[in-house]
Amino acid sequence: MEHETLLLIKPNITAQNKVGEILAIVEKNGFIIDHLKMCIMTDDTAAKFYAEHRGKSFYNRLLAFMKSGKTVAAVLHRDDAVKKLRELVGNTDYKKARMGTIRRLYGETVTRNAVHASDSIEHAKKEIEIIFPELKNR
Ligand code: 3AN
Repeated sequence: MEHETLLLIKPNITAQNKVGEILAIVEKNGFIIDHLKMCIMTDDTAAKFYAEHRGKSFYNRLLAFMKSGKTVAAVLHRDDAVKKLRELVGNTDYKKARMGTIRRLYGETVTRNAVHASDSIEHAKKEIEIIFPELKNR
């Protein structure tokens, strides 16, 4: 079944001018880009987005990194989008990610791991509404 998911291209990639490379990989893998925006995450947005990680050892590092530069957010769809994008993105730790996955190719550390992909349909909906509040109540 077709549904939506959210991709974030993180600040280490935007700083390297590689946004186009990541979007090309995603499009070549059958995803349709429905909404696209570039932003610098505010304290409020980053705290909402990563609320489940509050209190963890890496939380402050993660928030500082996500606010450190530009992020590109894309709402994507295709069949089985959440699962297929997670497969394409690879393990959180780029060193453990399968060859050919985006994190294996572009990750620098566990925190600076190039991209975010929603991990469930329910989380995708929540995350899309945090980054694209204008898409609420569609
Ligand atoms: P994923 O993005 O693979 O679903 P989550 O949701 O567990 O991973 O973590 C959210 C983000 O927090 C990761 N993408 C990564 O940037 C960062 N992160 C997760 N675990 C660690 C860790 N052990 N050390 C540093 N950063 C981490």
